[in-house]
Amino acid sequence: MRTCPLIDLHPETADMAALVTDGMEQRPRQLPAWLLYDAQGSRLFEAICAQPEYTLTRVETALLEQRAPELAASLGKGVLVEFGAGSARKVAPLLRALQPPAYVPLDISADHLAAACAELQAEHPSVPVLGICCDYSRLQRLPDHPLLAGQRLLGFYPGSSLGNFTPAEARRLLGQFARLLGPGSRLLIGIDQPKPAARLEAAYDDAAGVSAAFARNLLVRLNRDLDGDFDPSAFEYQARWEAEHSRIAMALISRRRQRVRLAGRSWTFEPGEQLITEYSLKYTPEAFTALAAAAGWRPRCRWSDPAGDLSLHLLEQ
Ligand code: AVJ
Repeated sequence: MRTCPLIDLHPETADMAALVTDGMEQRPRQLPAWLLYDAQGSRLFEAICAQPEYTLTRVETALLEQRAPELAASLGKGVLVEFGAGSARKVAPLLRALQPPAYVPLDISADHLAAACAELQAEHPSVPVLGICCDYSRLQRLPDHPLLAGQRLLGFYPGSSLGNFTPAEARRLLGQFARLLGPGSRLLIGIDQPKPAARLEAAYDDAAGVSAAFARNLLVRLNRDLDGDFDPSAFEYQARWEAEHSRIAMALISRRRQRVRLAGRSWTFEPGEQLITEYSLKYTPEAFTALAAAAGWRPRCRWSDPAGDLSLHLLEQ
């Protein structure tokens, strides 16, 4: 398979250590969600997307396929930049309908991104693909590259990944996207809506245990990359709907009192003490539109699946 250019801006280990130390000192303890996506984490996340309880990916993919011509018409011409592209499986109908001058997937997982780029480039030979490995939540501007020079930019942020951020962080991130994409840009974003607690808790704690394995893999990755000694089996996985925050909180709960070494330091977990692995916030279309407006994005069009599970928003600035 043909290889594609890939720009590597992955955070340094020292950077990661500082972020993890910060997170371990918060109460409750909480780590940045992008740490979940090492090579194994990215594979596990794809397995989550195929679980019967986790319908988000299938519903959104169907909506994108069905609406691709309208979406392309509303986006107009420009280089398509995807934030957190993962395996980049959702973009295919857009690439066919839009035929952009280039497609630029951003993702934290370098090997996963390289494989996705190669596959996509083979399937869409007429669209040059340029991968950028980075923590997109801290990317202030795109690197200089001939494929990007003088181009209008279109953002694509599917999967309700914005849900990993608190409302304040989400607003800041949307503002950062606005600056990064620049005047005249548009942003197509997929947002999961609130649903009954039982359905959401099952989606984030599937019967096959893939969601639990995904969360525990965070400890395995920290052990490897930051010289830790977590015992993943000493933590229980939990996903609970917190209606007052309109979010699922995913956490690893310490089964007993234990000391853990990590990044050259040592931490105590009390019995029942939690480490939040990620939040997944859910927004009604109205609540999301208000959040986007606060970050400088005007609504242009909006689509929903027939059951009203999620919404796709096309924003402009
Ligand atoms: C990638 C953040 C959109 O919140 O639905 C799914 C992550 N974690 N199951 C989500 C996730 C466990 C997912 N996002």
